[in-house]
Formats: sequence, C-alpha cells, structure tokens
Amino acid sequence: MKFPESDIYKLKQLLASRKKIVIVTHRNPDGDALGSSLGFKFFLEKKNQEVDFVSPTAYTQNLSWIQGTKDILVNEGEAGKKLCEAKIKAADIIFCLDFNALSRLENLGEIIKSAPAEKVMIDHHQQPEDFASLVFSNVSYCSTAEMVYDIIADLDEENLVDEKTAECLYVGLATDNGFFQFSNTTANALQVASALVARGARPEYVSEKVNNIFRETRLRFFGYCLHEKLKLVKNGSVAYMMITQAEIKKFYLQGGDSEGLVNYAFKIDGVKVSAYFSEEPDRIKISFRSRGDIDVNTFARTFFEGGGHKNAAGGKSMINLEMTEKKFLEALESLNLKS
Ligand SMILES: [Mn+2]
Repeated sequence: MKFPESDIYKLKQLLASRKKIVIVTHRNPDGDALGSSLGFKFFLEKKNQEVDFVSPTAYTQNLSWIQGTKDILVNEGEAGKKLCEAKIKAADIIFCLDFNALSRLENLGEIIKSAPAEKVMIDHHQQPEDFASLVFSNVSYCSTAEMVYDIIADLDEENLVDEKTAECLYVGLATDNGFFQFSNTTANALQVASALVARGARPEYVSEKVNNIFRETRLRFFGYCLHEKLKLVKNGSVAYMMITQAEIKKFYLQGGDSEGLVNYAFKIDGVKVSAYFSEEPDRIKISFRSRGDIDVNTFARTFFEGGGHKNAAGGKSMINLEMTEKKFLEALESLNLKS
C-alpha cells in the first residue's frame, strides 16, 4: 500500500455503487492535468461510473492529440459555463486533480466550494488548501498521474488499466518529470512508468508528440526568443525572457506554443534560475525553473501569486511588463544565488 489504508477504504466505499462523478483540474491544463484526469476518467468508466471531466479553461492545441480530449467540458462561453456548473451541482463526487487551491479554477472555485458533492483531492503540489473531505496529497510524487496509478494499485484494480488509460497516465507522468530528467524522477516514478508501458503506453509516440514535432512557426519563435529576448543577470546565474502580446501575435502563437521554452534558457552553463514571462490579454503569465536548493515555489508564492514545486513553479503578475521586470529583478535579492 502506498496510501493510508483508511483513505483507500473510504475511496472504495465512495465508488462501491454507480455515482455521478465530476473530475476537475486546474486552469490552463498541462500534460499532467489532462493525462491524470483523462486516465482516471477512463478507469472510473471501466468501473461503470458516470464521469464528466471539467476544465476551467480550454486545453491547448498541442495537447489535443491525447485520447479523450474531445469529450472535455470546457468552462468557457455561456453554454459551456452553464453545463459545467450544472454538472458540478448535480455531482455525487468531485475529484480535484493536479491542484490544491480553489483559486486555480477561475469562477468554478466558488461553485465547487458550495456544491453538495463529496470532494476528493489527488495532488502533488505543496501546501494543500483544506476544501476536500478525502485528501491524497504527496509532494514526493513527480506527477498526479503517478499518484493515480498508485491509488488504482492500492484499490487492487490495475487490471482495469487498459492501453488508453495507461497512455494518458504516462503522458502526465512523463511531462511532469521532463521525460525522466528532473529531480522528481524517483524509483517509484520509473516503476509506475514501467507498469504503464507494460499496459500499453507508447513512450516513443508520446515523446514525439510532446517534444519533437513543432509547427515551423513555433520553432522559429523559440529561435527568436533565444537570440533576441534572452537576458542573463546576476553573473549569469539567472536567465529570463519577456514576451509581449505583439510578439505572440507576430508568430501566430497558439496556446501551449511557449511550453518548454523556459527549459531552453536553463541549458546555459551556470544558470540556476530561469524565468519566462508572457504577456497574456488579462495578466502576465510566468514560469520558473531552478536548480538544487533554490526554491522557486516560495519565490513564486511570495512575489507572483503562484507556486508549484521547489524547482518548477508558475505565477502571474497584474502590472505591466516593464514593472514586472523591475519587481522580478528586485525579488531576486531574496534568493541565494552564490552557492
Ligand atoms: Mn502535475
């Protein structure tokens, strides 16, 4: 058993009869948000459950190849919002996957808070909020998808993990540990990956889809950013890029196209922190990466209304790019970049 027996028992009881289930994940769902949720949805459907998967915002085009995305209920537009709200209000159980703060759900946060359903959290981020009656929260997991597999194994139902379920979970696991490169690539993560491949996930296919096939304009945008936009400060220990709305338009960027760019700046020898700022219509979206003991989770929480993991976090800024840059450069003083 990987999780407390009493929690697994409670989950078993919840799923003992057919229920109306809603799975919800965080806004701007990434590979793990979609992969863990869709994998879990397929598993629950095999258990004869009635399952809807609700996303607070649209998923990006570059992840639309994942099996099951077409059935996602997106909380956008009048009809979409109405449907998502109705599903959440009517649900018996709401599973909250890959987030632990209701603020990551747009307007759905309040709706979920007041919904009568039993709420179950499955998440691997730090400092979970207290809104669920059953909580699976463990920061030692590389991904929510890895947790979902271990929960299924604790339920003794790995036999229900078919090819599409395995591949969805594999997408979540592999994208959240940078295809087995980040410090969260633990023995357990590799064991779960092995089990998922044994059950039909295709590592080469997933890697091609995520890492190796870009639209031409996206790759040219990466080149432009690295050549023209990359700045190095603090004796070369911090690399960052700030991209404007005009540049996003110029390169016809679609949602998700800047995914991974923050890791490129991170390749420079000596860089300990990498940051990527993107000027969205309603906010500046920020991604952080760090090495070793430098904690960008705390950094993002303290200065940029965000958080995540010690070495990979996100945040936002509601002031303009220029002021955000100034704030960022000042905030860097709080990090120990010397060691
Ligand atoms: Mn995750």
